[in-house]
Amino acid sequence: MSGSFIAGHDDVLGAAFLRDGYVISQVEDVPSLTRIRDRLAALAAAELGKAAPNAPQDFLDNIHKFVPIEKLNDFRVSLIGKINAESWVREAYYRLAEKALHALVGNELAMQRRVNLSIQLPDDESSLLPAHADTWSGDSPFEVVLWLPMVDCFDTKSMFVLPPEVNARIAPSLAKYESEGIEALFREHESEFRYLTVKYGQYLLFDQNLIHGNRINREKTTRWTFNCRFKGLFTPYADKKLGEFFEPITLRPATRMGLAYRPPGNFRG
Ligand SMILES: O=C(O)CCC(=O)C(=O)O
Ligand SMILES: [Fe+2]
Repeated sequence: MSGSFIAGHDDVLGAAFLRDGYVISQVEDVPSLTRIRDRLAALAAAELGKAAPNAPQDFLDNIHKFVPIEKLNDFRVSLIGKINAESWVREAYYRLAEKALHALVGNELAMQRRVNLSIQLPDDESSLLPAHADTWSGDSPFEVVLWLPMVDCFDTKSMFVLPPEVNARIAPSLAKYESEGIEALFREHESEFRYLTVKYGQYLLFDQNLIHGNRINREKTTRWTFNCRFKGLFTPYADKKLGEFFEPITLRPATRMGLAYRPPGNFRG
């Protein structure tokens, strides 16, 4: 993006995001990450009648030893409720990628009101997200997803994204998969999907307009990842509205000033 008013690291990060459709970096605030991970592990242990674990990452990686697949969705939904009930969690989550969000999205942001949690036990076929773009189901194209692993994620224990140039090549022929099913798209382009290696301690920020999703986790350990959407506060909204799904988090003074302004009655100046 040379020649733009955006300079230095923001420019480099923006170019990488546009080229690849994502960026992966070390979290910007390690204490916030540790706090989220430890709280999640303690809540998960409490669900199972256990004490908070001494080795939280190991405990999460091995949760399939304690949670049978038929109980998994209730377990997950309960944890989502409990983690979102912790009033500090969203701010801590934002701090993990604050600078990158400012560089890629802007400094006046709306954030999803609830963080979402995926748990995929090894060989579990019940909680998959087939290839999709979020814009196919009510998200605005202005949103990015901040995706945060609580354990090391790689290969089928992670998610896949189509590179932007492949996505652009496929887009004109998407309609044919309406009848054939989206699985056919995955099979035809399997070698072009990129599984992202994102370790605990890192985050992924990705473009949800690109086709992405996951497969059966064929690794030996359980996948735990959060996801949460961010967008420029004043960019267009689709079905997910401000106040319902999104909430302003970083209103700047000039915007507050403008929103508070009332025209002076019938004085015309
Ligand atoms: O976590 C995944 O495997 C997919 C996530 C996803 O589709 C999303 O966050 O939009
Ligand atoms: Fe998605």
